[in-house]
Amino acid sequence: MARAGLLVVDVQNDFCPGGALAVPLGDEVVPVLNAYLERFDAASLPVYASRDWHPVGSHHFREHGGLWPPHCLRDSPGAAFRPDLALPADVVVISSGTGIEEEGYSAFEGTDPDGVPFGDRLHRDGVTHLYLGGLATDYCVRASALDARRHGLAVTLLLDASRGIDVQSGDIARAIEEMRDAGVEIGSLDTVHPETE
Ligand code: VGL
Repeated sequence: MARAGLLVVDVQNDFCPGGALAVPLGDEVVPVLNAYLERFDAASLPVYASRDWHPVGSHHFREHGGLWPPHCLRDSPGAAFRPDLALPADVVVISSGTGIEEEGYSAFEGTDPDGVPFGDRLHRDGVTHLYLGGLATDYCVRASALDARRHGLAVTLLLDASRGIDVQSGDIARAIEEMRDAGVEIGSLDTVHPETE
């Protein structure tokens, strides 16, 4: 029998309007994710929340050869989860991009608070079907979904709970195609009822 788990990807202040690397309309994912969180919580299914957790001087930042303005510096207000995101008390936080050279796009590059890699943690928790949504569709959501497939999990992208950056117009659409090609299903509040798995 499949066991579902929910991954909320990088719903941090810096990725929302007003933040250092704001995803257009990024805050719109919050109420939708809250509805999914309620469903997973009601079904006593595990919830994970990934976060970018970068050190000062990260090579992921423009000034050190990377692509992006500094964002999600660990322990800074910009790295905090959005305050209106209703994470359950027993949420498992997955931190990635913690090493100076790590981009950390995928939650599977991250670890839980005990340092357990995310993939191992899912295995230990018995999760075989990962639902995910958040920010940004064409970066961390995409990378996490593809890695989840590589780990042999069934994967459902919560498209209504995800927003992307589209650095190049079409990036979001291409990311969705790539995920679909890798066997990722697309779900929405209308179709996802994890309690019935
Ligand atoms: C992300 C761009 C840079 C993301 C992280 O969370 O999708 N995007 N760093």
